[in-house]
Amino acid sequence: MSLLIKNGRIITAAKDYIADVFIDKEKITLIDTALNSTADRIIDAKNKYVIPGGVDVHTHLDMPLGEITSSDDFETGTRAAAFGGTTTIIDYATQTRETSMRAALDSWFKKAEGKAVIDYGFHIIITHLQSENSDEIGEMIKEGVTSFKLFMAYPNSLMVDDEIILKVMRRSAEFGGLVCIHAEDGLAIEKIVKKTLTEGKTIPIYHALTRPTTAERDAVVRAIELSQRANTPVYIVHVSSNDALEQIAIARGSGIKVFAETCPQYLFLSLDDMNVPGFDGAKFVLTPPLREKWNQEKLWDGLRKDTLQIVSTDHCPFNYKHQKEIGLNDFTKIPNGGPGIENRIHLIYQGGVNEGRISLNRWVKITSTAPAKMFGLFPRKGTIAVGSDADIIIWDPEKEHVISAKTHHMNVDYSLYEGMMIKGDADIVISRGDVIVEDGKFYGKPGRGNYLKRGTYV
Ligand code: DUC
Ligand code: ZN
Ligand code: ZN
Repeated sequence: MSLLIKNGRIITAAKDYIADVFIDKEKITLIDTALNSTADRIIDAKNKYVIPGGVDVHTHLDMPLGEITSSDDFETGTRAAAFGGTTTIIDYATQTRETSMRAALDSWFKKAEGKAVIDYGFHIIITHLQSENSDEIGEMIKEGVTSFKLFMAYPNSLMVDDEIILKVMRRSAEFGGLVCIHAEDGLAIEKIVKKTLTEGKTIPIYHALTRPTTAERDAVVRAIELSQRANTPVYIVHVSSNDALEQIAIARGSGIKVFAETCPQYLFLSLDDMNVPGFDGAKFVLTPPLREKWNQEKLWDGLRKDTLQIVSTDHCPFNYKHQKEIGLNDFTKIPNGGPGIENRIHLIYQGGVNEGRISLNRWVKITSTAPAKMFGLFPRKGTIAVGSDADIIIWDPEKEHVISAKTHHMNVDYSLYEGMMIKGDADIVISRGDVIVEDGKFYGKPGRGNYLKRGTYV
């Protein structure tokens, strides 16, 4: 199967030009003006943008949490991602306290197999090391799992101490791996939570009020210090506040290799969204929590100045009915996380490009190119170039739609962005040469997504 995309405006992280793109099977094989090659299908992309498929490096599909599981599996979640123009994800395989990294990885391979409709890779969430001289990290890196997440929050479940963080950083550095940190001071938060519960405060907004920005800031500082001791870069996931951002900016300003992502929820939503009657605030129980609104503009500024390099989703959906409701009488029991895998590219286009905060090139860079580079997928993913996988969005900058749970494709019963109008939409989404979404219809097959053995970070 060959495809010829004619007359489109090709936008990459660095370039913006009109040309034709020829795709042979799964790869881009030619880019030039006025290509006359014959192809099985010709797509006219006049007045449209031709951009690389999105790369979302932070998702939690089919993720167990106590008795429940995040509501999108690899089929529904990756299909929703495709509708939103994302053609690659990196999902977090979670090691339990009882099992090895190998077991976590094998379990996530099974979850994805036969289901994923776009390409996928994995990070591992490490909760413990099997033994002092464990070679598990080296083994994972050989399998193409080249990044690891460690939690500084959630004592008694996911949290690891500084000794483990240091060990993982050192071991991973030997192989060129990248350590990703959930930076919140779990012990400080635990004390505030206990006090808040004894005062009888149980409604959803207390989830946010018990996790102050100072807890995020202090953990960021500690994570950076540990990475300096281990002499390795560090990647801070889901940065939510200006307090944390400032510390990253200071460190980067002094030449330290600290990288960071934020997520649309911290750019568009705030504590005000939780301040609603009844239990509805539970929809917005995310960790780190939503912050005071003024933080949003600081985070956009961080994206502009490259203090933040990437926008991922932290897609971790739980239905309001029966799942979020587990915490009806106690905010600590509300499952943490929200949906977003389908909305990322649209939201960053609307808030970033349409509202004049970032350029088209920067939009492509932070949603596709930078994540592909950071996590060892570039130039196979994250750009439009000869030799790259033909993962392409044909984007109509004029097409409008309103985000709603009634029309989204994520398997979850609410939207964080209900009613938000977006100008700009994907007409066609191509994954390794296959048109998988066109005019709002899905053409991909479950299982067509390939596992991506990743390289180390660039
Ligand atoms: N951290 C995540 O990355 N996702 C969901 C909840 C959390 O604490
Ligand atoms: Zn986290
Ligand atoms: Zn996450």
